[in-house]
Amino acid sequence: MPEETIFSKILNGEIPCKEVYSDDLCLAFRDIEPQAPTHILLIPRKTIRSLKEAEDQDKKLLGHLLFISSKIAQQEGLDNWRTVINTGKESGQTVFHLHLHIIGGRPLLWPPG
Ligand code: DGP
Repeated sequence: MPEETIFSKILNGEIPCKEVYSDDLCLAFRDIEPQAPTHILLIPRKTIRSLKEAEDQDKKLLGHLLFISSKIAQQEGLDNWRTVINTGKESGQTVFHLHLHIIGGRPLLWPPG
């Protein structure tokens, strides 16, 4: 059995979220601790712990997530944004269900901390 996370609970409706996009492969909702005026999380419905655990059979899904992240950013009216995937504890990953952060609405510094 895949391990339960906050995001698997959001996917099965146990925890509410502010949904911004949904299809048969993924769900997007607003981050509970926004780091910018727009901060959306996009997650696959399939349980994948992190990008590190993605398998050959997930390539199409990963492409879909990247493509949809751009659609969502544009739907939010963003011209400039950052797409972030934290992979592993030391990168800042705290929820071990693969997710893309879509962050925008303010100037973003580089390099990130
Ligand atoms: P990361 O640090 O990359 O694993 O990002 C996890 C993000 O998930 C973090 O920005 C905060 C967000 N988050 C944690 N719990 C919840 C929740 O219950 N609801 C929502 N909407 N976001 C959450």
